[in-house]
Amino acid sequence: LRLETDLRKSLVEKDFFLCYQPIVDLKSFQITGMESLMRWHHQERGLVSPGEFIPLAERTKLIIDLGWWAIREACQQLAYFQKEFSRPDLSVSVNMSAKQFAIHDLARLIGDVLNNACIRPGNLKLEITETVLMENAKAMIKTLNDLKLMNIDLYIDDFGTGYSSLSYLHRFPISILKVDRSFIFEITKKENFEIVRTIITLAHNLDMKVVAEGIETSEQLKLLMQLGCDFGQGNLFSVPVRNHEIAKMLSKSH
Ligand code: G
Ligand code: G
Ligand code: NA
Ligand code: MN
Repeated sequence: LRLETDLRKSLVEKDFFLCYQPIVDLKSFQITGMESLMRWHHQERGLVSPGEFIPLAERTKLIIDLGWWAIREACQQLAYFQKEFSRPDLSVSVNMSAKQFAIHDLARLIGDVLNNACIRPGNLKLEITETVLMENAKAMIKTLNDLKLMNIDLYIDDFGTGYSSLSYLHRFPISILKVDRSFIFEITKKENFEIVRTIITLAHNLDMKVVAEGIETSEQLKLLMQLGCDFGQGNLFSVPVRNHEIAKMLSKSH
């Protein structure tokens, strides 16, 4: 397969880069963190979207190498931002595939990356979808406990679109539920508003916080603030951007 060969080659030639989307505190309107989103600059085809190449990488185990590259890159970038803008509290979240959680000694290896980059464990967040967590919970329990001992947090991505066993949720080191953007898109509809309200109440009762994803309008933002949503992310604040663009935003709020 052509694209697969190209993917392998691109890993060596470093044709990947990370974009970052700010995560904003809805009380102070400060940027508290950023989600890293991978991009592939294919030498002939131009930008290939992660929706296309991540599933391919996942099928071929390339996701392991690509995943390590992303974690290292995100941590190095975060270390630079923390220092440059005197923001030791700033965090970065990295999307994780199921296969990465099967890596033997994942927590210790991530600990090595954090040490090398001089990042405190609490400032790296691993994003995992609800479905991956629930389908693999038993197999992942050791890794999840190791991560917990190391103080590395999980964010649950696309929350509300999978099936969650609520009794499982509180057993893992989950600090944040990210409400899927499909609920935010139509939050002006009563039904979605009530679903989001329920998710926020659930999270707060379990000592977790909530990020609303995909905020595009000030109307959506207003409703989310009314519900006491903790953090927001979406095109209203900023689309995912290159590192120098997010640096500009960080320098303004500083
Ligand atoms: O940035 P965009 O909305 O196009 O991303 C599409 C999908 O690709 C999202 O579901 C996102 O979680 C996934 N994705 C982006 N970057 C990464 C990454 O570094 N690792 C993994 N596993 N998935 C990613
Ligand atoms: O699956 P995950 O939540 O990781 O995917 C994040 C994706 O959501 C990224 O591809 C990003 O480009 C996209 N995204 C971020 N903010 C918005 C938004 O406000 N509207 C829409 N439609 N997509 C968004
Ligand atoms: Na994500
Ligand atoms: Mn998401």
